[in-house]
Amino acid sequence: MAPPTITGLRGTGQLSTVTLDWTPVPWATVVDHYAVYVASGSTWTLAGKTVYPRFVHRKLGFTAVTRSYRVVAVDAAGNSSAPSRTVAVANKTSVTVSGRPIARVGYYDGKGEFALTPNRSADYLATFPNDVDYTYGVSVRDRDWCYLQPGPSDKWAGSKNHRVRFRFNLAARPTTDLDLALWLIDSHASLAGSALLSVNGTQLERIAFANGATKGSTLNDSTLPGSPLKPSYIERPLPRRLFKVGQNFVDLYKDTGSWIAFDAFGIYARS
Ligand SMILES: [Ca+2]
Repeated sequence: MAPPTITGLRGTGQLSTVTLDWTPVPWATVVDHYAVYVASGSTWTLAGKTVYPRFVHRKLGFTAVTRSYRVVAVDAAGNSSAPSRTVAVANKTSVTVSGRPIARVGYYDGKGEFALTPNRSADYLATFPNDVDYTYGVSVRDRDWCYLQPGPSDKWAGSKNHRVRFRFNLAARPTTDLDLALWLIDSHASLAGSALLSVNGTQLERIAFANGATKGSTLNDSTLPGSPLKPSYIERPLPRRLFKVGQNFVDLYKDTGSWIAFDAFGIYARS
């Protein structure tokens, strides 16, 4: 007898990923795994298999594309259920694609290209005794911006909170909100923690980081085939009322957990 048809399939699009979940089959039903199928045209291909009623489809790029998904339950004998209903889900378009850069450090390329890259975290305290204070247009990327932002869980960085400050000039007050694009090549595997985001001293929100693979403290290229790094992509609106003509600054204050490893950090206008 074939397993029951999956119900309750839902999807949510994020940057580069789509997350799907569905109603688990009743506990008495013997299901070996769920198979997730995707189509961006008319051909269905296997996106992946999972034993949990949840699946994250990754590496979908940074321009929104709508894809169709459906899920099949498979039992230990290899019998498949009928496909679930189809849901259409789009990944999100990054502000690095849709926006206009105002100020940034690093390239949005899945690699780390900063001071102490790729593995010199032991030199952090000597190199950045007052943490990173970077002025766009004046500071030098591979000297003044560290590849890692440590947190209080990092003994090598003094087991204390650490701030990154990014300064940039605006010739005029923005007429729309701006956007922060904070991309990471990796983070600590179990203690990625969080940081407080503020603009010109006004606290905006706490950003929780996805746990990574920990390898980003010694490797700096997440684009190599088979790379163990787990990149993540954080983009947030920055309200225009917080900005002024002249110098502005955005702070990331890491007061929980361990380090994050930067891919790039930038401020974008909506164009
Ligand atoms: Ca980069």
